[in-house]
Amino acid sequence: MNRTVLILALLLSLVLLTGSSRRSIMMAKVAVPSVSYLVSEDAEGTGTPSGWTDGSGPDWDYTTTVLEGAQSFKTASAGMSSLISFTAGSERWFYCLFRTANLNDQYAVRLRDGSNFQLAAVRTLADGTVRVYSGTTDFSATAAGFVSANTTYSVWLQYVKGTGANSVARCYVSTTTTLPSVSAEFTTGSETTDCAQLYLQPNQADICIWDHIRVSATSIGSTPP
Ligand SMILES: [Ca+2]
Ligand SMILES: [Ca+2]
Repeated sequence: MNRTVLILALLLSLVLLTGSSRRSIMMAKVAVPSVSYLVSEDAEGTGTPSGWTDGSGPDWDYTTTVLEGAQSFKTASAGMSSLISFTAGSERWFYCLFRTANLNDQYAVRLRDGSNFQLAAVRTLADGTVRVYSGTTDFSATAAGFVSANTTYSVWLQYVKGTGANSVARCYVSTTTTLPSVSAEFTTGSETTDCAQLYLQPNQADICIWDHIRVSATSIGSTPP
């Protein structure tokens, strides 16, 4: 191979390599999913985040047992809470990391309508049962021993508005961020109003910690960004 041929071969290799790299980058860009949340809060800033309304001074800058990043959201009494409103819709999905020091009849999360009425909620009982509530009185059956105290869980909650006896409240609970099969559901609910509000409020004086809080109009899958 003379010098001219060698230089041409090197130039051709460089062109092919550059094209290949560009294709790889373009493919990588295409592979990134487009996610648009109605609520996306990691509690990393200082104090109560914009859009949230607190009750009885919960801690948005909690650093002792952080679930993700440098800070988490913590409540430590039955009155502590925070709520945020979002665009109302007939179907809403919620996700968060959640941990409680005591299962003791805790509400982990509630999705409500614009009139502060509970449409769907996740509740843990002292025996480790996880219940999903549809409205305030209907709830799913779930076996005892499903969850434990002082363990971090991923919690998904789905609400779908109904027309009389067919609204849906469905929750998924896992120790990993991979969406599991349904953990608890109630599919014959009587809720007929749009979901417009997220309300985080335990009903016992135990430490509850939340992080990576998300609300979406469409399904939230595994390891949500
Ligand atoms: Ca955080
Ligand atoms: Ca914070």
